Amino acid sequence: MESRPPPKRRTKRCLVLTVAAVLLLIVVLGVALGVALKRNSEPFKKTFIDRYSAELSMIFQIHCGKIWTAFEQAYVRKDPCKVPMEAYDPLMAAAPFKPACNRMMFWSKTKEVVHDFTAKKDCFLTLEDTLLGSVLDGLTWCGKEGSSDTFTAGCPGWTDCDNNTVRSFWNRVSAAFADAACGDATVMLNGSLATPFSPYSIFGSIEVKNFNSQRMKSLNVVLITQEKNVSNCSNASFKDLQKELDGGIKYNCKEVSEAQLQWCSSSPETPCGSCW
Ligand code: N1C
Repeated sequence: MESRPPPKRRTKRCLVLTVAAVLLLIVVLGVALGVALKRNSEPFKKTFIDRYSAELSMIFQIHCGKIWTAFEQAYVRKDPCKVPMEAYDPLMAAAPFKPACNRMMFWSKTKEVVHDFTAKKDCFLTLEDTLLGSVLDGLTWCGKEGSSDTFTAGCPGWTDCDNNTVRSFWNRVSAAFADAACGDATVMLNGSLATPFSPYSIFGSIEVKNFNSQRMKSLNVVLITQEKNVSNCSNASFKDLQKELDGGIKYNCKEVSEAQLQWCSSSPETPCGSCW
């Protein structure tokens, strides 16, 4: 006859089995609840994101509408050769620049080299990297007397008249961008020109005049040189540049070959500070 365990051991085994069953039940319920909650959170997450982006898009549309109104009032219904840079004052008030101390990059006659560099190395900010600058870079626009439209054809060219719609825009935003410069600023100039610093360029006639020594510590000229180079840092035009600088702003100049710049921007491990 089979011998049955004594009642005390039977009670203990029963207790162990019950605890194990309860634990198993808790684990199964936990997993099931987790799966159910995760599944339920998916549509909730979608609702959240959909509503949030709809709100944001509404806010952006209202904001863009205000900026557009401030922009077009500068030139609509006007002779496109009679738009002074001050016409864009309301635009600058509506969309001011946030200063980016030690990162601001200016240029003159080096647009492509500069943007090729800043696109690959994220250490400097040009005017075209700002919202306004990037939206209008490369575009042509103007108004016409007696019309509330904006035209993109038949507008005066850059050199046709001084106060043309596009030139006055770049003059005005460049003045504001330079006024916001703080800390150490950099400018890339073209060493293959006999006069790398031209007082007639936007850089020479607007930006340098708007640098403020209360905010700006130094201007570092990076003179981009080619194999057949014409100018170096002792070029006479740099004397004019130093004379124009607001007293107290330190001046430095360094010659950097275009090849060195390209090499530096294509090697991700090289820190920006060691590019020149
Ligand atoms: O006359 P520049 O150069 O000296 O003007 C460059 C100077 C930069 O530092 C910029 O901050 O002025 C600002 N700027 C622009 O950001 C800009 N984007 C596009 C000036 N001009 C700008 N453009 C166009 O480049 C403009 O429509 C005109 O045709 C050129 C001026 O470039 P430049 O003579 O080489």
